[in-house]
Amino acid sequence: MSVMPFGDKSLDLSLPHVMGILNVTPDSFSDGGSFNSLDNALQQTEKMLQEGASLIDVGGESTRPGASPVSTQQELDRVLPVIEAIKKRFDTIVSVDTSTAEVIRGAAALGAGLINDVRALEREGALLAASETELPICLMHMQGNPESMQNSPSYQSVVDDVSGYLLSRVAVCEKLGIAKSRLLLDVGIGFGKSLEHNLTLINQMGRFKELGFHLLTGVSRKTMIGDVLNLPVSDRLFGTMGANASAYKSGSRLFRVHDVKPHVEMLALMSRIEREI
Ligand code: 9MG
Repeated sequence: MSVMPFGDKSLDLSLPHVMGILNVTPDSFSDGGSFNSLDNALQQTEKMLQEGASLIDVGGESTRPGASPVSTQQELDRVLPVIEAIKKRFDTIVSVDTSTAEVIRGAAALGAGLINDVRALEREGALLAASETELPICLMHMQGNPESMQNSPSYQSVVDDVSGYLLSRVAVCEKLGIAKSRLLLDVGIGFGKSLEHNLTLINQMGRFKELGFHLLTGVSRKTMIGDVLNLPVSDRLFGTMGANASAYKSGSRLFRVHDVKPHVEMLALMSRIEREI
């Protein structure tokens, strides 16, 4: 057993868990972000929980390649009402996908159970804000920033460079009193990486497991799946599942996905088979 607390709840990370993606950016709502978006978010949350998600990852700033930053106030306005409503209505873990100190503090006060930061707490004030909460933190690697990260990513050795970076962020966290046991690591598939970099990172995921942290993987519907299969976003489920199955075999236990049910079923089988041998 490897139980990790996530706010008022906990998860056994010897088993796989699915994190359902809930983007609360205007372009993620069919109504363009109007009055109906809170209802829409709650409906999506209910569906993902019924399908077996263990956590819901709520994000108000798009981190897709080419995305521009949003203001702190915009992010607060998008994310906090959704977190509050989910925590009132459902007995689940809410992860807050943010790099912004004010959002970290606000989300923690509303009962969020995980800080998921694609900038590994590098944005001003984020480290201090995260350290003041008791929450676990997912530190993700990104080269550059979403606006330009896919222009010409380059590494000496992608595995060594990404693991070196993540360990340097762990060291910074520890200096501020954040215990290692609160940290999860994520190689950051698609964040300043070519197709070859992404494939190598998934192929070598075991090297990251050897660092001694729980791993989170986010590959759902990403460009690398489309590049390998030559398929549009709408047809990337099977490819996503292949990549996540590979990450599971190498030790990842948290999977950030759009399609919850197929992943819950696939991972239940993989985990059961692993425990029988
Ligand atoms: C917010 N977000 C988008 N992609 C992600 C990924 O791959 N990992 C994590 N931790 N967060 C992500």
